[in-house]
Amino acid sequence: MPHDPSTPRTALRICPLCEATCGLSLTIEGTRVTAARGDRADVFSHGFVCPKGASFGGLDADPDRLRTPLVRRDGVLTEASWDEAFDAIARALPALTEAHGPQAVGVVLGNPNVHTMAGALYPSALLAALRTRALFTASTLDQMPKHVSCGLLFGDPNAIPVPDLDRTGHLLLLGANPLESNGSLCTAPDFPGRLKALRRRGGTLTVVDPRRTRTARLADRHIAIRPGTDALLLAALAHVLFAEKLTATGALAAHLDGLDEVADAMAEFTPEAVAEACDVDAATIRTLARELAAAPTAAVYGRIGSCTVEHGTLASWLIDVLNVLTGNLDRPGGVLFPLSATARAPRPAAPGKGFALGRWTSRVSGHPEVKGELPVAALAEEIETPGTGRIRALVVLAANPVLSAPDGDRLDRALGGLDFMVGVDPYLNETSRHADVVLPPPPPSRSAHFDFAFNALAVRNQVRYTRPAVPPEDGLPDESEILARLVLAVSGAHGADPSAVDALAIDRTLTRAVADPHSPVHGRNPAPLAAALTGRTGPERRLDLMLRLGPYGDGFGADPGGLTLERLLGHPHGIDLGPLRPRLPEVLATRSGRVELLPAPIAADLPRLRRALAERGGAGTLVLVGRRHLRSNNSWMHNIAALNGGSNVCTVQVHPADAARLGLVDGGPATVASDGGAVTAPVEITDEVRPGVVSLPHGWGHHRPGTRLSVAAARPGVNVNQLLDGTRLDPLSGTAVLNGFPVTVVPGTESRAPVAPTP
Ligand SMILES: Nc1nc2c(c(=O)[nH]1)N[C@H]1C(S)=C(S)[C@@H](COP(=O)(O)OP(=O)(O)OC[C@H]3O[C@@H](n4cnc5c(=O)[nH]c(N)nc54)[C@H](O)[C@@H]3O)O[C@H]1N2
Ligand SMILES: Nc1nc2c(c(=O)[nH]1)N[C@H]1C(S)=C(S)[C@@H](COP(=O)(O)OP(=O)(O)OC[C@H]3O[C@@H](n4cnc5c(=O)[nH]c(N)nc54)[C@H](O)[C@@H]3O)O[C@H]1N2
Ligand code: SF4
Ligand SMILES: [Mo]
Repeated sequence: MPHDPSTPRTALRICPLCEATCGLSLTIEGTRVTAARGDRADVFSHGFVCPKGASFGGLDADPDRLRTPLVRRDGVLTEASWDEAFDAIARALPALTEAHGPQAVGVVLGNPNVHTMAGALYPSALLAALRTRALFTASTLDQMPKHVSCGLLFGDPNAIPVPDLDRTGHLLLLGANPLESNGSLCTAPDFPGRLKALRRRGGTLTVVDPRRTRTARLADRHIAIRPGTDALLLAALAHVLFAEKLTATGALAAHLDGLDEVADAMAEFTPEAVAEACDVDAATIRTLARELAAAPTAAVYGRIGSCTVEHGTLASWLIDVLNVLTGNLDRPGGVLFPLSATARAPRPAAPGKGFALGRWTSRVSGHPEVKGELPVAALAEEIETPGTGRIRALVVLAANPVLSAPDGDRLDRALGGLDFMVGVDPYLNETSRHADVVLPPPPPSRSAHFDFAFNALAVRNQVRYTRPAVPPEDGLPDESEILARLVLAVSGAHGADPSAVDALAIDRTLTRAVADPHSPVHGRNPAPLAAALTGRTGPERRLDLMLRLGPYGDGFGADPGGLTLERLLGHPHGIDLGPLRPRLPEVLATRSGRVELLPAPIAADLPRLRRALAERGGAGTLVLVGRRHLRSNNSWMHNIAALNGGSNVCTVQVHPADAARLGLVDGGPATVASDGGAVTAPVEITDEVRPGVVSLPHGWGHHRPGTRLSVAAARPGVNVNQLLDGTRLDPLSGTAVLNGFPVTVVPGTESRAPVAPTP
């Protein structure tokens, strides 16, 4: 029976707003989403929803969202047709590459790319078409240290073990606040509920955080560490395990290289040696180590506060070293490697190519590349500094580095000086306002969703796919089509059918698969396999291909009961693929074929950590840490009225003792200054931050002209990243130090004149 469009209907949609990937049940009236609830039948999220997910309708229908492309004409961004927009790109970018070489065109990939199918499927084709190495992503503001440590330990930067939240007996959590963030590098819908369940089954939760967060309040023990010193604390924990003969690598022993070398490397880091720097007493450190060793199963897990710090890679490495030393790597209840439905199917263990860092360096400051990327903190200098290889044009996909990266004022000016910029973004914001062409994706209700990235980081193996909840609007391309057309526009095939990009990707994958002796389609003819793919769109056919070749796939008939897109579509609430299982040694891709516990780049960075033993936050010094609010999402959700306000405010949190010493009053203005500049924000006096630490959230600073963010601009807040000048980096990963850097705080408004905003 045809559906009467005026009666409400429901449609399922996986939430793209954080890493928890909750299944939502949307109420739709006409084409409008009027309610969003947790989908109780979802095999993974079981009905959980947070305030952001519940605001899906408001976000989807935000009147400030762009509906048509914008093209700059006589300096002014003007509404244009899709053809005009792609014509402008095809005229500008290939000519710049031709004239100045491929490095003249840079690419910036922001966080939402890991939350869209388009962001998973097209950036590699775009980079190949542009032939550029000038790639900058949000990873160097976030988890790159983890990629580096896992790359070195396991040979594959994407082999990231996740805590087995539902079965662990002991969770040592550092620098993460899942009660507000809902978790990261650990996809777990209802993370808060899972932590409460851990406590209920008699497990223990220890939280290491300079702030007494909501997560810390849930814990058995909260360690209010001095920011930036987690690597020292972790090294001391490893020291105690060795010194007290508490290491028990168990079944892992056969797969380890370098255990004795790690023991030697930890020798100096006694609890007494680190205690003052960390401001955690030695006895507590010993207790933490003994508890970790004694727990029947345990997982050590760190996030933003252990990554975006001075020793981010060392801390990330030590976290997994501790998981190894206690025998918890790759065992149920410890930390395990997920096996997602679109991963490469398992194959016999064999030595791999290993993980190389610094295969090339950045032009201006000589930063080593990591995973093919350069630090986003170095983007402005790569645009501004004259010389061969200068970046003259940018393609910015779903990124707002003017707010999310260090020294937004400088980047803002640099973007204003580009010859050409393309932004793919639903908003005209602090970054996209500099674009010559803005290409807006449709609202999320009109996009299909599959979590290519987060299924590989999930605490349970499962697979879910949702088609657009509201039919795509006639003539409005979805983001996959936008990116496919962009690829064509820069590769000299402007105007070709966008499905050609998908066809080429399918052809490449199949050609490789039929030549691979471990593939279920080895030796078969690719053409009929391609023809057998189902799916209404290019992205759906690519998904079908990945599912069928994946670890649970039908292998195009090799396992007739296996997974296909068609089978997945028959399970609208998803398919549970079971708990995580041990996967060693198959996941290892190091040259030795083992877990390489003390890789050379790590060993070479340890002297820097030894020097940090001598560093003490003297009396009166202040360092800044960030924070996230439940109703926020980095730089772009302050425009949703239902989420803006309440506790989601841009205040500088100060401990009462520091406030008294500095003469700060609650609610009054304070000016915070550091390397990159100064910002003024209202003071919030609270003992949730430890003495010597102040906190500002990120993603604020919506005061710049030329944006279309009416709600956000009315309560702009200040940009914490203006305090940074982009020179503080974790050297191994190129990740910006966003936490634990020194600041001064004085009462009153900014003394220095703010940098004039460019139009
Ligand atoms: N001081 C400080 N700075 C930080 C952090 C911190 O903790 N402290 N956190 C860092 C972290 S972890 C991250 S990941 C980065 C994030 O920083 P960015 O990667 O810049 O990401 P967002 O701020 O989320 O904004 C991304 C842009 O994507 C747009 N967008 C939203 N949805 C879509 C979509 O579906 N398609 C497209 N094409 N665009 C979309 C938004 O309008 C916005 O312009 O910020 C980092 N910056
Ligand atoms: N509501 C909401 N949810 C989000 C986001 C959001 O912006 N808002 N962003 C999403 C993104 S992109 C990401 S990457 C994740 C991040 O997920 P999380 O890492 O869980 O998020 P944060 O709230 O930044 O937690 C970092 C914690 O580290 C603490 N910290 C700071 N410095 C140090 C230190 O030196 N040592 C220790 N031990 N702790 C320190 C901070 O006080 C803070 O509580 O969240 C995601 N989810
Ligand atoms: S927790 Fe994350 S995925 Fe779940 S509803 Fe909230 S924003 Fe969406
Ligand atoms: Mo992030």
